[in-house]
This record gives sequence, C-alpha cells and structure tokens, in this order.
Amino acid sequence: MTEQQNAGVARRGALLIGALGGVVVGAVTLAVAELIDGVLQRGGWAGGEPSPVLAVGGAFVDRTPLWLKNFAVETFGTDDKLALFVGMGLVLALLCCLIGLIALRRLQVALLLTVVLVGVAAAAVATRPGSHALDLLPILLGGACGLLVLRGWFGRIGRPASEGNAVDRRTAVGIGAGALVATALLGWGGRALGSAGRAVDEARRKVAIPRVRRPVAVPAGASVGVGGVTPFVVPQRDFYRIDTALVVPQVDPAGWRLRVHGMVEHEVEIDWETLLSKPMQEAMVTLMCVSNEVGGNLNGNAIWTGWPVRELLAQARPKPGADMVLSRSVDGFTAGTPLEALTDDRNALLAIGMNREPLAPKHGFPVRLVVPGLYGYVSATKWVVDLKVTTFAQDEGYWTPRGWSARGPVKTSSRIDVPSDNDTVQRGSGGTVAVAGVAWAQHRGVTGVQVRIDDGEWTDARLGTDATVDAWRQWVYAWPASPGKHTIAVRARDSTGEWQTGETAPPDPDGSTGWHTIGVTVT
Ligand SMILES: Nc1nc2c(c(=O)[nH]1)N[C@H]1C(S)=C(S)[C@@H](COP(=O)(O)O)O[C@H]1N2
Ligand SMILES: [Mo]
Repeated sequence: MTEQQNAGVARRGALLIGALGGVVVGAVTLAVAELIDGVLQRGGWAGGEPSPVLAVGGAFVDRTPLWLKNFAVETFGTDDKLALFVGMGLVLALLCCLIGLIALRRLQVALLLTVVLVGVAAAAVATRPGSHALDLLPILLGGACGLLVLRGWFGRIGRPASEGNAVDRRTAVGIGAGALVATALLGWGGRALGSAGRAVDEARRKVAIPRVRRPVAVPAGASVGVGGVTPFVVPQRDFYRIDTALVVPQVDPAGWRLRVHGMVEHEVEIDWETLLSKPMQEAMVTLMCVSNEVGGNLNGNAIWTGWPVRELLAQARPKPGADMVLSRSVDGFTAGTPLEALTDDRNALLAIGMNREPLAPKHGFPVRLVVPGLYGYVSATKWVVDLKVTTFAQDEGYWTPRGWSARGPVKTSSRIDVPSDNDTVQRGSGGTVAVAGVAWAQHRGVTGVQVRIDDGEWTDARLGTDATVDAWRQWVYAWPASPGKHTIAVRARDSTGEWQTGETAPPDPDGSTGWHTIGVTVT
C-alpha cells in the first residue's frame, strides 16, 4: 500500500468510528428514555406520552398533511405505522451518524446539535395530549446520558491514534457493538414494562361513559370564586391517589368480572358488557382518605357515573345476619363496608366514570366502589372484582388488622386553602383579606363554617351553594385584617348541629380531628 492509500484507510476507519459513536449516543438516549417511560407507564405516573419515539411519531402524525397521510395509507396500508417508525428510525440513524462525524472535528458543535434534537423531542413530549411535567423525565435523563456518552466516546475512543490516550479501533468497534446490544435490551425492557399499560389505555379510550337520565349539576355559586381554593370538582389528573399497589393494576374490561358471593341466596357474576347495559346514575361524592392530617389534602370531589351497588346486591339477595360486604380488588386489597351503606338510599355506586370520563387506571379502571360518607379504606375499592357478603365478626378489611378501625364514617372537618400557612398577605380593597377553603361532612352535609382570628370570637364564613350532602362545600371569609402576625383557625358544623371538635387526634385509628390553624403576616 502506498502511503496515500494507508492514509485513506485510516480516514475511512476514523469516519466509521465517528458514525458508530453517533449511533451509540442515539441508542443510549432512546434506551434510557424508554426504560424510564416504561417505569412511568407501569406506575401510572405518565400523563401523556413520555416515550420520545411515540411522542415524536404522534406529533408527526398529527401534523401530517392529508395528502401525505393518504399516500402513506395507500402505499403501506395498515403497515403505515410501521412505515412511519422505520422512516423515523432511518432519519434518526442518519442524524446520529452526522453528529458523530461532526464530533470527530468539533465536539462542541456535536454536543449542541444533540441538545437541539433532545429539545425537539422534549417539545413533542410536552405537547402531547394530557402531558405533564413528569413526562419530560425520560427524554431529559436519556438526553443527559446521551451527552455523557458523546463526550466520553469522542474524548477518548474517537481520537485519532496519533493523539494518544486513544483506544484502538478494534476495541472501539467492540465497545460500540456491545453498547448497541445492551441499549437494545434496555429499551426493549422499557417497552415491555410499559406495554401492558398501553393495551389497557387503548381499551380505556374506547369506553364511552353513558349519559344518565338525571345528570347531577354543579349549582351556581358552589365555587366561592377565590383563586387558590381547591376546585369544587377536581379533575382526575389532580385527584389525590392512595393505594397499596406498587404498580397500577392494568385491568382489561374485556376480561373483567365481578362476583357476588358469601351470605347470599344467589351467587351472581357480572361482566363489563352486562354492567354497561344497566341504567347508570350520577352522583357527586367527595372521596376522603382516613390518613388525612388536619389541614391535609387527601380528599377530592368528583362526579361519579355508575350502577348502584344495591341493585346488584338485590339480585344476590343477602341472607339475614349479614352486616358487611368485603370488597376485593384484583391485587388483593380488601375493604369491609357496612352492608347497610351499600343497600340504603345513598347512592353507593359501582363506578365506571369519574367526571364523565372512564376512570383513570390509577383511580380504579375499569370499575371501583364509591360510597358516600365513608373513608376510602373501608369503601372505595378500586379495580374491584369480588364482593363477599359477610359479617364484621367473621371478616376484616385490609387495614383493620393493621391498626385501623373496622368502621370508618367520615368526620366533619374543614381546611383553609388560602392563604397558605406562613404566607405574608396584603390587604385588598376595603382592607380585607380573603380567607377561603373547603369543609366536608359527607352524607350529613355541612351547614356552617366559622373562622377565628387569634383568640377572637368565631365568626361565620360565607358558604358556597350546597350541591349535595355527600359533597364538600367551599367557604370564604372577608377578613378585616390588621397589620401584623395572626393565626387563623376554621371549624365546620354538620346537619346534626354539632361543631367540629377542636380536640386534636392523629389519623389512626379512625380519622384525625382538630381545627386547621395557620399563621400569616398581614402587611
Ligand atoms: N384496590 C385498592 N383500592 C383502594 C385502595 C387500595 O389500596 N387498593 N385504597 C383505598 C383508600 S385508603 C382510599 S383513600 C381511596 C383513594 O382513592 P383514589 O386513589 O382514587 O383517590 O381508594 C381506596 N381504594
Ligand atoms: Mo385512604
């Protein structure tokens, strides 16, 4: 070989290493992103579409001009999605090679280009329907790993041998190939993790929540119109989530069955289609967690659509002596609910809809129980698949042997949402400060809220319009505030006429008590 030929071979080798490095960078970025996406999907923490591949693909599809869409469908038929991904893969591979080649000479430029590409993918993720901040985690962490690899590769491996501190070519190709195999496995693992969630998501999208004959309405004035107060009806996405499930159970409605057995004349089993064929009702119910501390926000109000449990129980015909229904979820959680609360005239529902959408997977898709007036741990079983009619003497729910009371009626309570504790607030027009929040006494109804400043008298707050005894009420107090430090306390009264107790108690065993009290500085 002449010296020129030798140089040519060396150059081609360097280019190969450069391109390979670029591809490894891309692979690492995507694999890390897919893995984290899989974890988010399984955990039910994903809002929109955190997978950068699917997000970019989706964003592309949404923006495809009709002629191109038609062309794609005509050319590739039902394989049009496959074609899209193959196309995306090719474009991405080319971009990666290009970045690698650039990195051989100008590492800074290559790093910058990578940041731009990650930014584009992040923008696609952020603009997918339903996306929230957490969805950006996969692409951002993936991108960070990609940048590290880019610097590492071209800081050492990609250097011409003459510069020293370089890894020889054979080793470089070996490392590259190994990295590609490892990232392929990693990415595949992430996909597999998330795919169970996606199949159920697909089924969930097809569910139409039926209209009901008597829809519930949010009465005018239910909201007191103060910014910062918890919304009267809380969107599913913002709704608190409490359960024992490490990964959100993925229940396909097609395979869902609910069995009623135990102390019944007739065992009954219904499937999803049967449930959907039943006359559905709506109910506005504020769900409440027993673990809520005074001033905590483990509660939320929603409009639930479902079939009254009492209708199903009527088919099964409970035997005399039964006083409890032990509901069980697909993952083994159980709640023991007084039979009476499920059969009396309160609308305890086998709920399929939350705010007129299918339940989110984390809120129990496809079916959960919602029982007005009881804490969630003794009533609100998500992913419910089994109802055993039994007795409190014979059976106990999940939390009872763990130190929580067998029965859990909701205690009357209230919370200050604005101002926040330790806030410094300015007086508005008229020299007042709006103090506002929510109060609840599910199934009895809130009939009054009072506020106390420092050691003063209890003063009536203005209540938002009452929607139902099963829902919370907003309240507001226009406080004629004087400058300085103050404490504000709140208490609620229910329809029995009793004021909420000021005696403090921790959440266990049957719900916290005490007045929510905050400190503020008025300027
Ligand atoms: N399957 C199942 N359902 C469950 C639980 C659970 O751990 N597993 N927790 C209950 C508790 S303690 C509460 S407070 C409510 C919370 O419902 P949410 O997550 O939809 O707000 O669900 C109830 N249903
Ligand atoms: Mo709870």
